[in-house]
Amino acid sequence: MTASIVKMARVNPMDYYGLEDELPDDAKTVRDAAKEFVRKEILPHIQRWDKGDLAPFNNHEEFVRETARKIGRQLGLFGISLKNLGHYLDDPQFEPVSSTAYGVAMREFEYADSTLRSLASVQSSLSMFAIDRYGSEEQKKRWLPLLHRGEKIACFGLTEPQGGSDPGNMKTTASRRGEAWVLNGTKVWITNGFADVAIVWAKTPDGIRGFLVEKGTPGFSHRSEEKWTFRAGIASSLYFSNCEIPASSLLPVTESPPGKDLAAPLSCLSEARYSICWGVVGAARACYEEALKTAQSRIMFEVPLAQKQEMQRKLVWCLNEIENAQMVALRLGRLKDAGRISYAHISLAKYNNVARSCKVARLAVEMLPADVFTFDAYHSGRHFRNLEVVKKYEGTHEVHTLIVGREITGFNAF
Ligand code: TGC
Repeated sequence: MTASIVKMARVNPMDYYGLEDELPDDAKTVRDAAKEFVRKEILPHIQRWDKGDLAPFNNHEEFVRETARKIGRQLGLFGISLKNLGHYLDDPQFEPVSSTAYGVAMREFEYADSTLRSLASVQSSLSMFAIDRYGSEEQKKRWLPLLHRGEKIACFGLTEPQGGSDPGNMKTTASRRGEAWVLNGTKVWITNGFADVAIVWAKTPDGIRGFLVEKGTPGFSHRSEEKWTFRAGIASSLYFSNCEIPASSLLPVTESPPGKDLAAPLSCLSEARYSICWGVVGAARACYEEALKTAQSRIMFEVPLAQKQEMQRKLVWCLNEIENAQMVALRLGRLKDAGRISYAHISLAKYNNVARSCKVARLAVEMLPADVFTFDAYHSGRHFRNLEVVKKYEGTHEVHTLIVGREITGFNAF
């Protein structure tokens, strides 16, 4: 016997298939806390910050550091899904959350701005993950608690000026000088290059290895880039010129032989790409919600815009894209929590979710009035700008196409 189709009061336009009910309990708790944080601490200010007015902070670094401290204090979110974090926090009460819960937090962060999600995912998914997986006990004890609490900031240096898509063509080197290592090279497009510790990938005589380089080390400098997108965040170039670091800076754990050792930095990228798959759903939701509410209240030709067929076509299209991306994120979370996720799954999800979110943001910009092009009136224009970066970074749309293409055909087209 089949169950009958119920007539509901009205389907929720922000959660059409009721997918929020599918979240595990820890994800609901984390979601609510992240939502509240964003509502109080970020949304009232984000348009101003994006415009470049960072008051009461004197500069971008101060602003990012204070935001990270708040995230640490109020949410304890950094690295929260790392299984062994409690051991390094010396906190028997600490319970790691599921990857789904972490993903949902990234969605709520990116609902506000991609730079907020980027701050969290570079700190947690790239940097803390790298230290947790490839670091020594000493490195973990020293850095994981500080990074978890947002008292210190980390960044992750892989990309180089000759091209981000082919990290195997790395020019940065680390060579031995007695017991020490000496770094030479340049990294670009690094979120929060002012960080207290940079995880830097370099070619050694034994293959590609990661190093922890502390702020202030002689021979290490950074410079921030001016940009017209991701404006509430910092992207930097890192320069290493005969930068001598102690032997203890090396991340000692290796899982692959030389020649196969790109797998270590790529495994960190997989974690960050996972955050993106969730995050962009938040940005798309923000755009759709704004376009929907505006269309319902804005009168054009004597009726609400939402009464026009063309508007409904676009709104339904956005809704469909978002629900689709949300289902993919949910499935991805379940695969990750079950320990059955492959980087190829993440690639298809990034390919899908980012492209759909970009299209939703573009449609929202079309549906909103012309002052969507100002900094102050709407949020969708900012998301539209930000999402183009998300499409390009952490593996371009084209790179993810070819990763999936290789997976299904067995042929490498890079
Ligand atoms: P390939 O032969 O495919 O792989 C070499 C080994 O690595 C394994 N592997 C991965 N493992 C975990 N996660 C992944 N995502 C992995 N991808 C590959 C692979 O299985 C293999 O191991 P084994 O044992 O099977 O041999 O290597 P390839 O040189 O052919 O590279 C392929 C390609 C193009 C997919 C890879 O290079 C790639 O993903 N390129 C894009 C790189 C990228 O996303 N760059 C952006 C970095 S963002 C940044 O640096 C700034 S940090 C972010 C910020 O600050 O905001």
